[in-house]
Amino acid sequence: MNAFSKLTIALALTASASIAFAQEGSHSGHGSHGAHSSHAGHLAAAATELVDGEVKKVDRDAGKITLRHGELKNLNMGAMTMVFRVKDPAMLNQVKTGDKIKFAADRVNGALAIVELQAVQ
Ligand SMILES: [Cu+2]
Repeated sequence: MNAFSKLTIALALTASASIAFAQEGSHSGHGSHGAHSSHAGHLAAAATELVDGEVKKVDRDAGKITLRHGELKNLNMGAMTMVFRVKDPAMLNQVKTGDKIKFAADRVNGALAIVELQAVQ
């Protein structure tokens, strides 16, 4: 979680609007609410903006999903259709081809992976 928080803050440095929020989150997490480390982690994750996507293909066997996605500012990537890995294979059970989603992607061990995924009605 530490490495992830540092990464999140580093990414936030490129998006000036997020800086104050990221610092605010880590300060309160280490301050009077030190015991609530999971809460601090949640704030750090929330600093990563969710992006719109549309499911083109789900490959549960390979743990991969093909998405048409909007701009991913944290990865300096424009809108396109591409294949992602997923951090948690259970994410693939929530969606099917044609679904609209909101998601966050990040670099995990050098590969792009979905780290957060929500189905949109
Ligand atoms: Cu892409």
